[in-house]
This record gives sequence, C-alpha cells and structure tokens, in this order.
Amino acid sequence: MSLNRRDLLKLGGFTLSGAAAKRLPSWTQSDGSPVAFPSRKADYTLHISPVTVELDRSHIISTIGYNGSAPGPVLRMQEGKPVIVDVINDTDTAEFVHWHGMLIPPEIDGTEEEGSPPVPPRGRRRFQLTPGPVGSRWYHSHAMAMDDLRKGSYTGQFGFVYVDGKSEPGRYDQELFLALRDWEPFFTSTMEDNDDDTHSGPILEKPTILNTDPNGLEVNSMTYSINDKALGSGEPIRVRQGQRLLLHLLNASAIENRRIALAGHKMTVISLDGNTVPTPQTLDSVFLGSGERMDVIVEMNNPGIWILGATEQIVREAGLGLIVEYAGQHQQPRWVDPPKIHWDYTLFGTTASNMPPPSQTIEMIFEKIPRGMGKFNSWLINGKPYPHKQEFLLQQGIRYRLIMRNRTDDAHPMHLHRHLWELVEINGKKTAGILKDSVVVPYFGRAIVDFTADQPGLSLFHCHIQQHMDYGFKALFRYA
Ligand SMILES: [Cu+2]
Repeated sequence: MSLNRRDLLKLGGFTLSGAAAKRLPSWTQSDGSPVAFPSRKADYTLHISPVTVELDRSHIISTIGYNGSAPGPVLRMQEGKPVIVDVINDTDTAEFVHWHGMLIPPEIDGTEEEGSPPVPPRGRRRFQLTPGPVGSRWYHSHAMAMDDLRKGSYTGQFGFVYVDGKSEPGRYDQELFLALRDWEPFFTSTMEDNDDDTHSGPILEKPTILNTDPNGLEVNSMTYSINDKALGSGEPIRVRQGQRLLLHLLNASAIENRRIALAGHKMTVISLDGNTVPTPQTLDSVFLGSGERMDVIVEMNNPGIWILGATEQIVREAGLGLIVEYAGQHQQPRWVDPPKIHWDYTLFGTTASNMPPPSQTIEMIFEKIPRGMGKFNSWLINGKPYPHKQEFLLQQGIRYRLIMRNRTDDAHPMHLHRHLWELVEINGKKTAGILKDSVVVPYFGRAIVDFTADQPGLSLFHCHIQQHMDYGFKALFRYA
C-alpha cells in the first residue's frame, strides 16, 4: 500500500522529533534550575511539535499540538498521587503548559504572569505535580498570542486531564471525551455571537451612557470540529438502545462560548468544571463558556441516527458536530432544533452553602474600550488594563466574595487559576454549592462568587477568550 500525504507527514514529523531529541539541551526542573539527566522515568511525556489535523478531506490544518495530535492524549491521573510530566518543546518559541482546574503551585501552573518558567524553545522541562481535585481538568498552552493567530490557545495545544478518585461516577456503558474546537482563526470587524444565551434575568450592569465608538477587530472562525474531526468525517459514536453514555465536554475554543445539543435526546448535567453539582438537571441543550467543562449522562432511548453538535446551524454545518448511530439503523443523520432556553447556572445549585460566609469583598468592574489598542479593543478591570499593582491582595485563610460587574456587551468566561470558587449569584439570582474554576459573566450582567484564599502564591485571573486576555483583561491575585 502506498503512503498518502498524511502518512508522509507523520513520518516526517517522526524523523524530525527524533533528530531534535538528540540536540536537546540539559533538563531543567520546574523551578528553572538545571538537573542532570533524570534517572526516574516520567509518568507522562508531552512533545510540543508541529502537527497536521485532518478535520475532513478538504480541511487539513497545520498547527502545533501535543504528541503528534490535536487534541493531545487524554491524561488520566489519580487524585493525590504525584506524577512526573516531561514536556519537550520541538518548536522555536517558548511555551507554557497550563493545568486548568488543578490546585497546584504557581511555579508549575504554567503561566508567565505567575512566574512559571517557560518550556524553552527546543528545550524541555520536568514537572512534578500532585493531581487534584477529582474530575475533568485540561491542559493547554498559556502563551500570549497578541496579533499572531498561530500562537497560544489558537493552536492545537490542548487536551483533557481526568483526575480519578476513589468513588465511582455512577453507572455508564461508554465514556467519551469531547472537545469543542474552532480552527483557522481570522480577524473580523463583524463578530456575531451567542451572548444573548446568557441572560435569564434582568440586565443589571448596563451603563447609562454607552461608548458607541466602532469596535476593533475581533477573532472569528468558520472551521469547526469535535476533537479532531468535522461533522460527518469521523467515526460515529456507536450505541445500543438502553445504554448510558458519560460525555466529558470541554469548550477548548480560544474564541467563543458555545451551545450544543444531541438531537432526539436530553442530557443530564452531573458536573460543571469537573465538580459534581448539588442538583443535576436534565436539559435539551447545554452552554459552555470558553475553558469550561461539563459531564453529562445521556440515556440512549430513541433509536435512530442523530447529530450531536452546535445548536447554531452555521457552526454545526461548518464542522462542530458528530454522529451518534444506534445499532441496526441506516437512515440519514437527523438534527432537531432544541427549544430555545437561556443558560442558568443556578438551576444546578442548592439553597445554602456548606462554607462560612465571606469576611471580605472584592469588587471588579469590566469595561471595553473600542479600539483601545489601535486595531483592537482593550479591556479594563477597575479602570486599568493588566498589569495592576497591588489591587487584588489576599490574606491566606480568608474567605472572599468576588463581585464581577460586566459593563460590556459581551459575555466573558472568567477563570481564576489555582482556586475553586462557589457561585453565589448570577444576575441577581442566588445559588450555592456549585464549585467551579470559571464562570461566564453575562453581557451587561453580574456574577458573584466566593472563594477561600488557600493557595499561596500568584494566581492569574482572566477572561478565557485569548484576545481579551492578551489586550488587558487579566489581573493577578497576590497573597500578602
Ligand atoms: Cu472576554
């Protein structure tokens, strides 16, 4: 059998990384200090290198990935059992590997802002981390991209980490890891998005005087996939009637929040950002901000051939979907629009928190300055773009209430590194018991979360939309 282009590319990649390995510099520890060639073998090795992703026959993407693919391998770890991860960078740019949702020290969290040392170009770095908490986490590049859409989280550098615990997640027949993705990003002055999905309550934070200056360029995409395949080109999920599927969903987009559904079926949401929710809910569709995860159980009780994908037709038909096929069925795959609902985190909560009330409050106001950075918008927290000086100082052991007032016309998926927060209020609607590391703050809306300052060291807080983060929408929490 002759080799096709893809095989040749694979072979090419292999030869390259083999040669590159021979001229790699000495190892460095996660704090940046050099070590002799390590005697203990790593539990996991990640190679950062160029990859080709064949979404379908007409969309072959050249990007940077992990271990020859994008997404990278699903890394399964055991809660509390330390692991060694070697990261080998076969590219010419410094990289950061961030472990999203893990409670780990800043030196290994994988961001420049927190002082994690980079994985040098053509270099390697060894990380020792203790995985936790239990649940769906992920790893991805945290490099800045600015106006270069071939860097950072625009690349294929993303993958799931699943931290297993002692308890079982309940009965299921198939477990699938599904990352929602867009590719081939480009700049545009006409961005259409789904932000109206985020309002189930009143609009609380709309300024009386709106800045109506024309917007700067934003990032968009017309090419989508779930994992590495566009709708219709990958293997279907093959099921039998009566089965239960456990789907681990991740919105790995650097660009947009996303709503998805499985036609003909409902999804029971059992965890958000990897953490079990107090009140599971069975819904027709679900909404994931950039960076968010969700575990859902689906009962296979409606034989046929169905599409699981983005509820936006244009996005789904441009690749964001896959086919779910019951045994013995032969018809065309079917899509059915789910009823329109607004996303409401508070449905998954309970009435009272297990935690003591916070003793201090941090207020944040988010603003957008149209074309504040020349061609691009800039983003302000409390009137300033990053870096802030000493605004967000934490005292260890104190429980804080963080009030996020979004005075912009976009919904922003806000993420705090190295901490878990508990949702308290979304647009004035109270909740408790939902533990997350991210939250989508509705446009002109408000989100309130509580967290305990129990992770000393710098902690990055930012919008998970890469362009927003790069142009000012981030801040560091410091410990006094
Ligand atoms: Cu944002």
